[in-house]
Amino acid sequence: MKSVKTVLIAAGLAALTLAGTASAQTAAAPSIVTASPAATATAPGSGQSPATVAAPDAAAPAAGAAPATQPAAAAAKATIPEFYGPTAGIGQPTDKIALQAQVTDLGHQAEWFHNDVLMPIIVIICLFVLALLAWVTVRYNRRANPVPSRTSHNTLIEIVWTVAPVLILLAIAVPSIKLLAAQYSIPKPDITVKVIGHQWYWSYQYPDNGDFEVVSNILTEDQDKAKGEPRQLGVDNRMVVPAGAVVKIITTSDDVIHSFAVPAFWLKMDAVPGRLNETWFKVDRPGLYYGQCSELCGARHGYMPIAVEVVTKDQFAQWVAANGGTIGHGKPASSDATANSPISNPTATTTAPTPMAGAASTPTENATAAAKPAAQPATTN
Ligand SMILES: [Cu+2]
Repeated sequence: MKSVKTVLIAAGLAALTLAGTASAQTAAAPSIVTASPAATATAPGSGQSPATVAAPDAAAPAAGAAPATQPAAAAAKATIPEFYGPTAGIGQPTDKIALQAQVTDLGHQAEWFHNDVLMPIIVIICLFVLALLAWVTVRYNRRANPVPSRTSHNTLIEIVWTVAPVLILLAIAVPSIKLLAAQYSIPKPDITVKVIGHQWYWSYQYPDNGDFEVVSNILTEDQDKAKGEPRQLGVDNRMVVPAGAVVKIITTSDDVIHSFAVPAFWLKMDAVPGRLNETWFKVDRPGLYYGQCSELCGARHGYMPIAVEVVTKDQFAQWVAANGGTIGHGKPASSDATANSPISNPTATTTAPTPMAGAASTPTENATAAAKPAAQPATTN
């Protein structure tokens, strides 16, 4: 009885190790993207700056227009909408020892691979080896078998124990490599979000939507409670993306290596200073999904959660407008923004974005980015 328990524990441990390896693969081989001209000198912000900063650098392919004054930043901040709250058992840790419920196609594929391929193989191998050991210790100990066999070779057995593991490894390798390849084959993206890790918070830039930036800080425990968010996972400003859209994620960092990870999306990508890594996801179900920085990045590594809100197209447009951004090919999302867009107001002078109350420091990239500069280093470090 005890040995059965041992096997189960051993099988569990082996599975965990394998699962760890599988998810580590996600982060293992980051692809490098050439530095984009929109490369950013990221916010020098203090870790606690709670503001959402909209960068109105917008649709400025034309005329080298200077960035317009930010449309009433403080007012926008007050009305930035949140559409979904957390759903128990979805997009957040549960008390089960299992993968989080997956909400992407890749996640389902990985879940199947883990639960229906790797786990059974691991359990069968463990039980088989245990049975062999038990048989040997019982049947061939000194008392039961005083005169040992002198056999030293058996061709059939040797072939079997070489070929069988090879076949097992091949059976694992095929779906594994398929999954890995799918993670790195980014379909044509509907929207790109640039994710920047900072000690110790995240910021999200929306280059397709007027290049505004959202700065995302952890909530306090009391705020989490008040909003019904899971402990230490709630943030003040979420990353918001439309449902059913292929979201291309570009990660980089402002200081040290972080890792952007959302378990329910089967997503993990290192955010490395001076590099741009890319990955993607597509989620059809609107809702709120949590993740955490997954690369030890310093004292407050455990306090830079990720909250991704997947919303409908209309809600997304609403959210973008509230952030002073634009939808579509540089077209302003709201009439409000029209008045201030660089196109309709070509004489706008260079004005630093208005810092909002509480935001001691704001990103400074707007002033330089609009000048369509020669290649800029990807990050400042
Ligand atoms: Cu980090």
